[in-house]
Amino acid sequence: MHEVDPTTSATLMENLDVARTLTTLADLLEIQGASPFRIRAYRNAVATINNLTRTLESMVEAGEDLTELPGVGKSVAKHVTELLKTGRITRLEEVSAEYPIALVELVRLDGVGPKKAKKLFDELGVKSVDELEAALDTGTVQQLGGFGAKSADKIRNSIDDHRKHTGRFQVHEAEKLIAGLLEYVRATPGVAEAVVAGSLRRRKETIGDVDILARFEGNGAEVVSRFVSYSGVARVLGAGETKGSALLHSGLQVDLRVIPGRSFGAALQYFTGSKEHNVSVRTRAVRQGLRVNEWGVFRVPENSEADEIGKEDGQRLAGDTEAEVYEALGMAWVPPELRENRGEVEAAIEGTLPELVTLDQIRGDLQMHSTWSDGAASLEEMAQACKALGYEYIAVTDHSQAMAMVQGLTPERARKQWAEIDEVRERVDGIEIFKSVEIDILKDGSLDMPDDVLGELDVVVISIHSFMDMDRSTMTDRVLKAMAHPTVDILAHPTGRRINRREPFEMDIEAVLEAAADLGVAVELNANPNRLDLKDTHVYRAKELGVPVVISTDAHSPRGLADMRFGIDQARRGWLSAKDVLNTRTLPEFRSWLDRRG
Ligand code: DGT
Ligand code: CA
Ligand code: CA
Ligand code: ZN
Repeated sequence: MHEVDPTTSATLMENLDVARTLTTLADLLEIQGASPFRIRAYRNAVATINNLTRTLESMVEAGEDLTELPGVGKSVAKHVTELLKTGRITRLEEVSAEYPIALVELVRLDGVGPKKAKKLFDELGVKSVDELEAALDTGTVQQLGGFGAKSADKIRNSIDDHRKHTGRFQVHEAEKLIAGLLEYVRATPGVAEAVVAGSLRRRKETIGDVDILARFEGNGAEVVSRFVSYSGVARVLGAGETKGSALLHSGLQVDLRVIPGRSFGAALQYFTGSKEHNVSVRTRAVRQGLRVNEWGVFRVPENSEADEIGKEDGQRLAGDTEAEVYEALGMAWVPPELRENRGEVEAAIEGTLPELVTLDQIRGDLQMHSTWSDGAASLEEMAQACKALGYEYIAVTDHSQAMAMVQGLTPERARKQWAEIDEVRERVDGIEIFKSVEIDILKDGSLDMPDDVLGELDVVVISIHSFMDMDRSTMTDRVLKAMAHPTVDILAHPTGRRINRREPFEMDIEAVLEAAADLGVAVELNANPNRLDLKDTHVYRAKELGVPVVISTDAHSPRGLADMRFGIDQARRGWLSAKDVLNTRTLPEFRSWLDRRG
């Protein structure tokens, strides 16, 4: 939580800020023991807000009735309006007077939950993750009813995970949180261009802070001071002539740098990073008697110290565009997604950088859910939405019966669904709908569907949703056994991770990828920005081993289909070209892959 500067009158809240605040309120109410019905109402509203294409702020300003939004009732609408107008919710202040806000961090720890958080607070006064850790150390937690040694170990592990994640924002969150600010900077008089650099430009899965570069001639102080007075800024961390730094309400830090046009390319190259990439580029420059910094590429004069070369130096070879910077060093321009010092500098020198896959090359989506399991839209609506995206084919992959809480398909229901698919195929032309199921890999590695059903499916997608804390060799054997079933086509979200929420399960991913190569099984890169599973280095390894990668959204509504672009980012970070991605193939090519085993 960051304090809002009381001198700013109007305060801008992004939808994500509102959603987070409501989630906090729901979490605290749940600790307090409010009715599940109430809490559900808040969570439904959060889901709606996360999917809005407009800002709540503009809706309230226009005097629109928020209760017309699905899942938003009267009291939630009242809270949202209060929050947008005043920056606070009275109800939240009331509840947090009883149960401190820091408790929400406890609730989100795996192995704690609302009931245990309440108990820890009521009986031990524990109200933060740090205090919980201290109480675990002294052993007082272990003596509370309902918390044995085993549960203490579990909590300790999730505290470790929590520590790894705090402070980094997911890429889609960062994008949303700075959209308004970026427009605002672009509208500054005299600013010719404003672009994102840093990890966000490299499309890393999580972002520490956002770096923005503004092209501007003259004294940058006015650009910086306008930047820090943006209404979404909660706290100013610094404001000078060329750089400003601020925290938004969400806690996201944004750094702005004001750059003159002649060195804009050099600055973009420098501030895009990564640091490791830049070090490697600079080392190459030095070997060529050159120096590269945020002002340009310079020839180092004979008998001079390289350190003396700066922005005023006359022997400047490049700097206005990024491509020119690389060119001056004898390198091809390197796509930002590759700038992690994993061989891209050498490849750029040799001219062997891959031609990275692009969104418009995708011809199908091979994981999505409909109302047959936990999706929000009918099979036909999903098919229509995919057709509108220009896809040639899709697989509808509702869950199998082990996922009983989301109405996973029994063999009987699967057959009924196929009948509906046949009807939808009649009605929706121009797109092939493959019969599929996201089949659970059971505890022992067997598949959650009888062989006759597996044999009749067009596309067999398998994945794990239970017993995720097995030891490494048991888990690896389980997955290898499942993949060896002769009908399997795609191993979905292979490591089970959820970014900032759940670590990948223990598994020998190298063995799994090697088996995929041997067995002719494709691996999924799940495009949902909460998963991005596989991660970039695994994707790279899959390519090396010749394992086809499928980029699927795992959409649970038509809107979720738009997550494909995050999967593309991740695929590019893993050096994939179109040929490495199975769902860039045409329908006939994809069909012949499905027939690969004869
Ligand atoms: P983040 O913010 O942790 O997600 O990661 P980045 O890569 O955005 O890192 P950040 O914001 O600290 O700096 C942005 C870029 O600026 C970074 O990727 C490379 C460049 N940079 C910053 N500080 C240094 C430095 O001390 N040396 C070098 N070579 N580059 C730097
Ligand atoms: Ca950054
Ligand atoms: Ca930064
Ligand atoms: Zn799944």
